[in-house]
Amino acid sequence: MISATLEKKVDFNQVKKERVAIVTGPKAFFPAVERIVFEGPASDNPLSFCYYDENKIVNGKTMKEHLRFAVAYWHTLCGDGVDMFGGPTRQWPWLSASDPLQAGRDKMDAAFEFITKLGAPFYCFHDTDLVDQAATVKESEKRLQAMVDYAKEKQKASGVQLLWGTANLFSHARYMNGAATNPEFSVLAQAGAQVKSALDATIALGGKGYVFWGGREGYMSLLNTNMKREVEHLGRFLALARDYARKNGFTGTFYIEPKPMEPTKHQYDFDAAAVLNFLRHYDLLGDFKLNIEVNHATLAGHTFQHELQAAADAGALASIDANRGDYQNGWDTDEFPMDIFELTQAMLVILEAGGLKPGGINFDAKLRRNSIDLTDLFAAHINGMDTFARSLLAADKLLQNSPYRAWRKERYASFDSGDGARFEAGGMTLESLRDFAVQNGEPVPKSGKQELYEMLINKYL
Ligand code: XLS
Ligand code: NI
Ligand code: NI
Repeated sequence: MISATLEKKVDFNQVKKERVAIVTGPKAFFPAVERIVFEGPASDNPLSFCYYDENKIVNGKTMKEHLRFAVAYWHTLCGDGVDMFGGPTRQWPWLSASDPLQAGRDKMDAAFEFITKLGAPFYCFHDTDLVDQAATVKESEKRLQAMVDYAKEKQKASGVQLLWGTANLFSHARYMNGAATNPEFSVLAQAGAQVKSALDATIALGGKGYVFWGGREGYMSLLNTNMKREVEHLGRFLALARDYARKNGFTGTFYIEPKPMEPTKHQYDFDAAAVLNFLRHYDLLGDFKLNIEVNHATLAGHTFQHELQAAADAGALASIDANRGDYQNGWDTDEFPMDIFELTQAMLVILEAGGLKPGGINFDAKLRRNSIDLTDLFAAHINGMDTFARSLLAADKLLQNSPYRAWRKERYASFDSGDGARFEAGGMTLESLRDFAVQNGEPVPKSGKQELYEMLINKYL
């Protein structure tokens, strides 16, 4: 059904100039797909946006500025459908070259063609997504540098920018006992070399941020683990990375991406609260903020909104990895986002926190193993972007036009004046609380009215 509508003609004169320019390599990998444009909710063209209208102004900012969408290189370009029980199900045409640098260039041609046809302003990568690592540190550095030069041209030609870079410190066998928290110093040093090179790449490409996700930074068994020492090593390692990057002109933000487990049984960056505590303890909170991922929040037993709020309240909410877990499965299924009710609640937190910046919304999400068509890649991202756009519109209306804010404010009104206000300002003692309780007697019960709030959200979707 999708391919039938691929032919549908779109009036490209209507496309606004601000859009990223389509950049194709020597040969097009998605020849059947043109630029994806906004056609409105009535459109039945699956290769169009129903809600994401990048130049639409929502409370003073364009949708593009609010949402800052990024394509994740690892899932979108490298994902071949492999799972724990079976090999690849997809043979994307850009993944066939045997020479690593040719393979890297093909992948990057496909990446920029895809990103620019989709109209996403940003992308994100791990060092190893751009090009396979070589046998030595020096050779790996050279390869990455070559890809950075190629990416520079592509970024310039398209206007697409790097949201964040990172180093893959979890796939190589050497990291089986961890990277920065490895009990063996020589492995930690290898991780240092890799982070240095990934930072060089991020800086050279003008990356707005740099992410640390510690997939193997944790333990499988406490019996063989000195937790205190490992966490101290992590604190020291991150400070070294920060110092190196700052010395070399990096003005962006560092992010920690919390996740409680998987692949490690227990990960040190468990959730936002644990990471904030760690950052404060190692005096890193000035340079580091949080990159909150939906499915990691739910794995930690929280809602996505909870993690966003925890980060926002510490002034550390900067970026998100957008995806979604499965209610029936207990692992990181990384599905594309599609739940408007949940995302509207998340957008309420994001908007009230002042938005995502310098980060954005990175689609750390993958096609299902049995989705094997090129157009599935477009459908996944288009629907993800539309879901966010719709949630942004709903959340903005809730904040501007509904009683949502007033209700919540009213709930705390007893702290706005009198002894409540005095308590907040630090002007009460435990004895004066007691005297107040004696004078005022048993408090009148007040309803939390959760159902009314839920009804309100539904009305605005
Ligand atoms: C894995 C993480 C990973 C990070 C980047 O669960 O989400 O993809 O985002 O290393
Ligand atoms: Ni994840
Ligand atoms: Ni992620």
